Amino acid sequence: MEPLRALTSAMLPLLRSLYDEGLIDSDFTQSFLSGLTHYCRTGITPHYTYVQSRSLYCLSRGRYALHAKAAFSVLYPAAASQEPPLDPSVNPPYSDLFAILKNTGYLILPSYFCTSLVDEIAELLDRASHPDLLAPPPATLARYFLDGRKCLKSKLFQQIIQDKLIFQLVSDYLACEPLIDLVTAWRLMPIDPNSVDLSAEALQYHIDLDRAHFLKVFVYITDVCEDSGPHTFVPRTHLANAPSHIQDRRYMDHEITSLSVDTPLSILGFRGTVIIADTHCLHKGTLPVRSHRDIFQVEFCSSLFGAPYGKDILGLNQDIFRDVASS
Ligand SMILES: O=C(O)CCC(=O)C(=O)O
Ligand SMILES: [Fe+2]
Repeated sequence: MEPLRALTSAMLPLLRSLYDEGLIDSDFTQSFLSGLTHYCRTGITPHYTYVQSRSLYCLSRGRYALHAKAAFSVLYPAAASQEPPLDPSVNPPYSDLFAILKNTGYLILPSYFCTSLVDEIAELLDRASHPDLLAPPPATLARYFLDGRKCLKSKLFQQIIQDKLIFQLVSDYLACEPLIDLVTAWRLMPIDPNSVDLSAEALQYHIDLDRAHFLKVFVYITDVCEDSGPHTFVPRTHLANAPSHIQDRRYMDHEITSLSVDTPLSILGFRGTVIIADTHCLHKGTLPVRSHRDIFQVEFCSSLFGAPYGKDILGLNQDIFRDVASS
């Protein structure tokens, strides 16, 4: 099916029901549909349409992601695997792992990658703090990033994209052939909490709304304990649910305890631990108290509709403009 037709017919019932509930007006609907048309013609999401897509997720209490998933799974069905299926006797079985991911929004694979793969990234980050640091960190900057080209060339990234279990989980979760739109690594520094912009550094609870449907694969590059900046999340908050925890903003810790949601979980683990995450779940990093925390991240998505990054990762498996090419 043609992308514009598939996207429009997936989104119209959602737009209609939000209109009927009085949550959006006809200008919103028209403007969003014309943004979709622009995207399908050019591969560029107008900024205003991107902002609307973030509101649609919140206004629809997550249903927006399900409608997008339905459209993209028809447009870009996962390619039939050439490989033999994953060994069904692995323990825990694949179906259990997938069920945990689907139901809680997160799956943790402890010490999954060997230390030599992750230590390469730690060394690159050590060096990045000296001459080739992208921007020297003033004391108020809690984190600094590794140059994206170094991430792409790393053995860890090559290993992640060849990993059968990860690939299967990502394509089953997205229910389509995944794109990679972000490959990054950063170091979180133990600096004075009073001087940090906690919101800007993703150190306050939030949900990620850059894409309609996506999955992040994090790898801990350093051993992470309670005081070295664990990634923290609230299980099951990715599911269409009560409106109170689906807002496009930062949340203070005490607000989370007052919402009727699961208890937040801090993920502790040795370096090499993999976290597969639907960060539509409420989540945040925590500021390390003693030693720095390094983390690697690959983001998989069903389409680049949304935030304006991801088009420069050409040359991977990407047919970035597939939405355009086939329209
Ligand atoms: O640093 C962290 O653990 C959180 C990062 C985050 O919010 C994200 O990658 O979406
Ligand atoms: Fe985030």
